[in-house]
Amino acid sequence: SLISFSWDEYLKESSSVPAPPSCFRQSRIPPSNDFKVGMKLEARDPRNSTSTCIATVMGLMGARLRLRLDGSDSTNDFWRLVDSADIQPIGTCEKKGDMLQPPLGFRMNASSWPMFLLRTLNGAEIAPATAFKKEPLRPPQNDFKPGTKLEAVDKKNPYLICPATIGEVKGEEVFVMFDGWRGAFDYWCRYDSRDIFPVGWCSVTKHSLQPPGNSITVPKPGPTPSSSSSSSSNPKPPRRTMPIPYRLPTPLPQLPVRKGIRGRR
Ligand code: MLZ
Repeated sequence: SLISFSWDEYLKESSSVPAPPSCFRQSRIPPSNDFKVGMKLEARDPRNSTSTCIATVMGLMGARLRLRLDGSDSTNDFWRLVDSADIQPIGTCEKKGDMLQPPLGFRMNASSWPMFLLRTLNGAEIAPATAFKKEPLRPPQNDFKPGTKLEAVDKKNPYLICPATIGEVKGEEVFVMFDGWRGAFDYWCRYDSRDIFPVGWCSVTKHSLQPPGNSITVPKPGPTPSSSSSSSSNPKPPRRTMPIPYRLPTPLPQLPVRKGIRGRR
């Protein structure tokens, strides 16, 4: 597009402030990415967190790696930071006396796993131990404040990091609201999630940052009689602000109120 997204201007126009970097479980100086496409490493299987598998680096963006578990298919790729505790050098598992596991959904017969393992590691480029960075400590407590800005992984499109706002803070959790997407991608996560970053993270790590969406927030109709105080522990909070720049048409069009309106995907 012609104009690129600028946090400076956006914060001014929305008269908002970034969440302080000390709130996040991220290094103050982001780690360098010393991996290369094709390198192999050990990774926790995201779909079966008790097993350690062999993974291949399929891509790099900023301080993140796109990983694919060997023996799995391309539809289950996932992203990890170079300082994630979910990844480690090849050999770490064996040193601990554990065994490398086939990924959930191993595409071959289970009996062919030992031979598959031998073949996948034979002549492979092994990621050097120096490329793995120590995971930062978690901040002692949840210091996020509602309304503050951040950069967050879009869990439905995990290659994307997008401008977002803290919508609510509850115990050890925060509600991440993606600016300009009508709530379609919002989620709750722990305050020490590795998927949320201080404003400026993408810029300093040279990761792309998606600009905010341009969906307007439809004002909610009055409360319905049956939906008073539901028992759900994590209800979605009301939308607060409008993404900018956006001018509302006058008069406001009458929009149909439907359930399950989703953002553009
Ligand atoms: N499918 C959409 C991506 C939406 C990303 C939203 N992130 C909060 C698109 O193609 O633009």
